[in-house]
Amino acid sequence: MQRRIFFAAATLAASLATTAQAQTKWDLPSAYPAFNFHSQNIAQFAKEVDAATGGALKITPHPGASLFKAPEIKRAVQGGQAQAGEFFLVSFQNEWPLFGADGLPFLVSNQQDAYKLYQAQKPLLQKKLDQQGLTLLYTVAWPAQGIYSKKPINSAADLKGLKWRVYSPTTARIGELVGAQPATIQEAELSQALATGVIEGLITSSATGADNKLYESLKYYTNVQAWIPKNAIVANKKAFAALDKSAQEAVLKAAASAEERGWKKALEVDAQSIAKLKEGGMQVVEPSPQLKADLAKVGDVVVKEWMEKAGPDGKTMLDAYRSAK
Ligand code: PCA
Repeated sequence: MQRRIFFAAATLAASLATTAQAQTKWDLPSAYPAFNFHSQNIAQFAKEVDAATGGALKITPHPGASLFKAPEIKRAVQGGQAQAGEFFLVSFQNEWPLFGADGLPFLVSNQQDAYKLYQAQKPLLQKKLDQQGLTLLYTVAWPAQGIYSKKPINSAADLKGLKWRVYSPTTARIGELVGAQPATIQEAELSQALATGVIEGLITSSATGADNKLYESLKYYTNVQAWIPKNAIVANKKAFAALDKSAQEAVLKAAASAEERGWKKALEVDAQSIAKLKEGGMQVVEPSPQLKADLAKVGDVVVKEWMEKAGPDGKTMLDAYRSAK
């Protein structure tokens, strides 16, 4: 009898312990559709954390800008309205130039280099985010960025006057330099902006083109591979610090797997998305030598201006990147 009481008490204590821990719930807002590979990767990350902590930390993803719009997510996590979130680094370049490092034109030409650039950026990025009350969990690259348009783009002159959708200070600056009309539009509003003629062209990935069926309104995808930007998944620093040691370790371990899985997936998704664009009737073309030369010139101006703003941090990062190449 006594043994039974002892076991009953032990079971009760154990279940109380899990109930107490089970109260840790995190919201993780993100801005891209639930079926996008970044969002799926986040869902898998949340599942792994759940399993590794025995349900003690429940992360609820909120994809598709359903909880906060893209530009609001970072601030929401900083302020603790969400305990974690995903944001597009380059769109925050005005806050700190190095957020825009992976949006610099033609600095990297493939994902391997983009990963090296990330490694060079990472210590500075972690430090900056930490100062902002954020803990970097992981990053995942998008596929390389190319130009979508109604008409063929054979030179920078073909971009003149175009209503040009932008998502970062650099894409806006490029628009200005080629004489286009830049308009900031979030991915969630892309289809509508195209349908209503607010924009006529943009630079983004094969993935975002396929996700939004851009072939329904645009005809050309010019594969310029201008840069390889990243999403960052961050936690509120205090929320992370409040987890017990084993939950922190579980989060970091799941984050490391998510990073590895996500970067690999970006390459697969690029190939699949290009196939989808073609199936949808889009002309997927390589840039002409003239367009390449024109964009290289624009790129030089943008990189030079960025370096002036980025100062010693920018130089530290670029030196580290170049010596790793
Ligand atoms: N798609 C997102 C960010 C980069 C990308 O490839 C967008 O266009 O908003």
